[in-house]
Amino acid sequence: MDHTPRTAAAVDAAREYGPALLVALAAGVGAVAGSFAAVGRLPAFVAAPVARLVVAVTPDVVVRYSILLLGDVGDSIAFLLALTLTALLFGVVVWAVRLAATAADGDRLDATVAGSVLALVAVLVLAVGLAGDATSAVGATVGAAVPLTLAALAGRGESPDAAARRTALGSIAAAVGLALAGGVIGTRRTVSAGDGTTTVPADSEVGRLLDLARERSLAVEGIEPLVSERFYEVDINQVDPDPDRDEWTLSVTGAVENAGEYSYDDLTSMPTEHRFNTLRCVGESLNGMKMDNALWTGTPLMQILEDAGLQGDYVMLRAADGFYEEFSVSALRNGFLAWGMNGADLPRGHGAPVRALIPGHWGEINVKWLTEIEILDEEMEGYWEERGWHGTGPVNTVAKLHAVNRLDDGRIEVGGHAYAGTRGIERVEVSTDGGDTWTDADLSEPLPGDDVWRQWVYRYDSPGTQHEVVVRATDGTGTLQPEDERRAFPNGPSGWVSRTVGA
Ligand SMILES: Nc1nc2c(c(=O)[nH]1)N[C@H]1C(S)=C(S)[C@@H](COP(=O)(O)O)O[C@H]1N2
Ligand SMILES: [Mo]
Repeated sequence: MDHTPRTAAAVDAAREYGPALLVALAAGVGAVAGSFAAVGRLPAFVAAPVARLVVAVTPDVVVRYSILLLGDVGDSIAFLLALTLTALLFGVVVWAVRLAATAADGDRLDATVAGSVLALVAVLVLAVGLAGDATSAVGATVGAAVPLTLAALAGRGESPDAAARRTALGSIAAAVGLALAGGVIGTRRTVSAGDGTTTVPADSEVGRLLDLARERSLAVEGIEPLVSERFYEVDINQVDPDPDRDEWTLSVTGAVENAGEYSYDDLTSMPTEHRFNTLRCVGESLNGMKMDNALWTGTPLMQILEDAGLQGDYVMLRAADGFYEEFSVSALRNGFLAWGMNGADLPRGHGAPVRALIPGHWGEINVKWLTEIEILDEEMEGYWEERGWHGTGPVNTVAKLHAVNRLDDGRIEVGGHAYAGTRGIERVEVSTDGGDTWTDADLSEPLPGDDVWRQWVYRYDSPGTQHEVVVRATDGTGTLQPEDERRAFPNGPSGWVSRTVGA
């Protein structure tokens, strides 16, 4: 091959710096993988602070369209970006330290080994600085040491060209291997502070209510039962907080006569209740999957508010992840502090140790990992309101269509869930001719509670041709679900769900 002087120089440069760069990048990947293997997806993971930064610096419109167009995929992209940036950060540090060491010392092999040792010290320091956790930092250092050790071995003997090639290939293989192994080990390792002892009383009331939900669930293939088997998760975190419940406190502050502080034990020794409560995210699509119901165990907020003596009309709930939402005190009065879910401790992803449940309102004010209830004299904007959303109010009425089944007798069965917050669902109607004529669907028997969804089902003979099924709900005040279609931003989705069904 004929090289111009410039490409020849580039090839020389790649030969000289390429292997060292690959080693450094592999060490960066190793550091991230090692930390993940050591602590899992917890705040001590070295990529956690980087992920927070990624979320903080992403412009609001990008977040908005990511929510509207990408949904959960947007979250995965953000997390992947954080992992990549963290690996690059460690990689650059390793590369710079090794380069400085070789520049300072002419003896290549010794200098490289010394540089690698210094680089590992730098990895350790950086990891401690990022995550402040010894186990995580040691994991990162061990992970970074693997490619550096391989490089030291590959650099021995033979011709420089063969050593360079071995170093390059070894680094790529090490990076891939470490990423896979770290991913698998870390995913299994993720143990949060709350795992282990259960606080939810194993009283018969929980069992009775869960049985009731099972009995009242309609037998329709393809829709969630009345207590969701997979409850959606939405929050601003790539790595959820993990407060230790023995150290956790809830403070009541602001415009109150008596500021107060409650420990987890204080809360769980107050009168305990089990409540069905449905949540729906304001950012979901009209017929989306971010609406679910659970049986929650906790304590009503009323007692705590009475003890505090409220002197303001608004409230800001604040959380361990820096999330905050504001709404009117009147909504808070029916609120609930939950530490249990479906008979078990509240899972970390749903806000352990304690979350707020505010009946009838969009999901966003149901603050997870709750730490503070601040009473305010005047209105302020919450996290999402500062970003243009209006998600603190009551939910829109919706009837969703998630199942279209062919029955053995040839009929078609359509079904889904309907929800209108505390207004309740009075009626669901179905049209199989694109909205010209309507028939009442069957509804599941209501579950006890002020804020619970219902299921609906409708079975009909196929018209024999392709047709449009439309569904709409009427809430407990007799108001029909509005027909005009609006996307989720800023007030939550609205419109009637429709679906084309074949003959
Ligand atoms: N601390 C905290 N609480 C939060 C959020 C959050 O990002 N941080 N997200 C809110 C939003 S937008 C919704 S829809 C609900 C979802 O609750 P879930 O994840 O238990 O389904 O939690 C709310 N509570
Ligand atoms: Mo939400």
